[in-house]
Amino acid sequence: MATAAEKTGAAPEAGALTDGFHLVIDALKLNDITTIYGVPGIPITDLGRFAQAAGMRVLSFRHEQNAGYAAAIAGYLTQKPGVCLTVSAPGFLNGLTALAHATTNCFPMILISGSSEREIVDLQQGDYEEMDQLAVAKPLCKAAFRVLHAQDIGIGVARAIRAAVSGRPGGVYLDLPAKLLGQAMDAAAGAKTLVKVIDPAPRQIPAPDSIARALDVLKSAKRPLIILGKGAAYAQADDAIKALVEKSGMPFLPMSMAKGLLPDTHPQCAGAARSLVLQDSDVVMLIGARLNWLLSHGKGKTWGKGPKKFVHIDIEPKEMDSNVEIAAPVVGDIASCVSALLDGMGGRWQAPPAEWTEAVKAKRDENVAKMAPRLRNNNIPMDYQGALGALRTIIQQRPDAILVNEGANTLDFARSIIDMYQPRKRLDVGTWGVMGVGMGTAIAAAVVTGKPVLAVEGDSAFGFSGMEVETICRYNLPVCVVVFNNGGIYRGTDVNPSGGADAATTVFVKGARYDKMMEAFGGVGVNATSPDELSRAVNTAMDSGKPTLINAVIDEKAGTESGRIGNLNPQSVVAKK
Ligand SMILES: Cc1ncc(C[n+]2csc(CCOP(=O)(O)OP(=O)(O)O)c2C)c(N)n1
Ligand SMILES: [Mg+2]
Repeated sequence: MATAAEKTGAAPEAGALTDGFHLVIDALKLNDITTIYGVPGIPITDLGRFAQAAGMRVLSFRHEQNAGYAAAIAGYLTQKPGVCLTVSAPGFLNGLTALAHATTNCFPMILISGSSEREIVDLQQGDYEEMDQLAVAKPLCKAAFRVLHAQDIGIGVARAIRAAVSGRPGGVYLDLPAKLLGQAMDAAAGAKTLVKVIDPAPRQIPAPDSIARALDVLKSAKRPLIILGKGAAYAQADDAIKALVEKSGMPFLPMSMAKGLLPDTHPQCAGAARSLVLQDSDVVMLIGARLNWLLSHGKGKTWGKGPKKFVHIDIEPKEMDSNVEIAAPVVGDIASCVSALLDGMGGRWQAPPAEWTEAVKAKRDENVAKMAPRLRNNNIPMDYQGALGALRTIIQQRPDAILVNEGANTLDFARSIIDMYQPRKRLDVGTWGVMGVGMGTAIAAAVVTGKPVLAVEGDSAFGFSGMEVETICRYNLPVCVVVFNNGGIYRGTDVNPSGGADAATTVFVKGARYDKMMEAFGGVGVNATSPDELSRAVNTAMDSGKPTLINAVIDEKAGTESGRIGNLNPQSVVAKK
């Protein structure tokens, strides 16, 4: 066992004291957690100060939800839990949406919130920011813990880390009452209570017979397809996944955040032939992708008429048969499963019938060719194709930049138009389609990777986290935000059906200048009305690394209701739109 001195780096002096604040910081640092995203206030203001003094990066946001989204995506990018630190009740609740989002998306994250006096909270006597936070958090995260004694901080932090990253990753809540932070104890004894989490996410090796079964199903395929989910991107098994896809010769379809795991321009990529491969495939191997709404639950019109067999690779056994029968469940961590499959394929794997791969390629080439001229249009006001065509070229020329993306039309068009070339470069709204992840995600991506970030934002989407442009300027981050300003949610053209003076429910102020928001904090603001102007402004921003916001004026008529998921809107039988 490590001695106290080994754990903290230096032996405390005899008689020296430590306290809850410092034990929390020491426990995080011992586990290589060096960044905190949060908002200060009672009772955690000093915790942030002391953490900064102890050499941690403590990034203060303007709203906890954005700090939480930052922590969530930091977890996704690093495989270490991202930490969000908040005050009690309202701060905690502001962070909770991000914690639930992290859990839904399988991102490792720890929400640490200060809380009020247990004795008063439990008797409901009306303490400052009184709330039973642990009870509220529990149904929304993977695990929730409260620490009441300073000597339990080490084990509490260790449990939180392991719960967040092991198995299927997710959000964990850690409740730290105000009193705990001030609790003092002997420093040497305190150091001994710290726990270094050994092998926080142990490999989970798939059963050999599950691999053999999967290979049999794959061998039987006439029209196979591989679907890569963001779980595959999270796994950081990039080389093994590329080797598996290439050895198999099968077309692959990347889900949104798996784009770039193999380049979208890869000869086997079926991204531009999505409808065809989903409908006509006979065997589908899902790697870190779930058969949730984003894949129409694995059934119905999207999936065509013919019978399908699924091979499903996931670390969570409960995921199997969640929506349809899985012919070959492969349960284990993705890196281990993929390398076991690769081994099992041996040296003489039979490529899928050329009839199938040629049909996929023909469809894809046809769709790409159809789109190409639209992406080169220089219309004023811009439409989505013209503006995104310009950004597509920029990402092609700067493939290691990170693309953050949210909105409805702005999201759906960007996903299909902007090709990605490297793993984990596309960060977006995730499983829930959350508006508001944009600025928190952009900030964490810049902080964690040091790479330039291009955030492509619908004007509504941007509004949810827009105040964080001050945070971007304060930390001088290389973030270029492009607001697709079409004057509203989906379109800017709706009118109030009552004829009254209020604006329609989906429209915003006409001619708004979001670029001025960035200028207010010392960043660069640009108003761009053509694809050429947009292109120039983004390139300048990416070269300079200066915080920049470009107000991209988009035709208010260009979008469609709910982007590409308008079919999910319930229809009224009595009112016609
Ligand atoms: C937290 C949250 N609130 C509300 C929504 C509903 N919603 C979906 S897209 C969207 C905004 C779309 O408008 P915009 O970002 O301007 O994109 P556009 O289609 O106009 O390009 C909203 C409010 C959501 N997805 N998430
Ligand atoms: Mg809009």
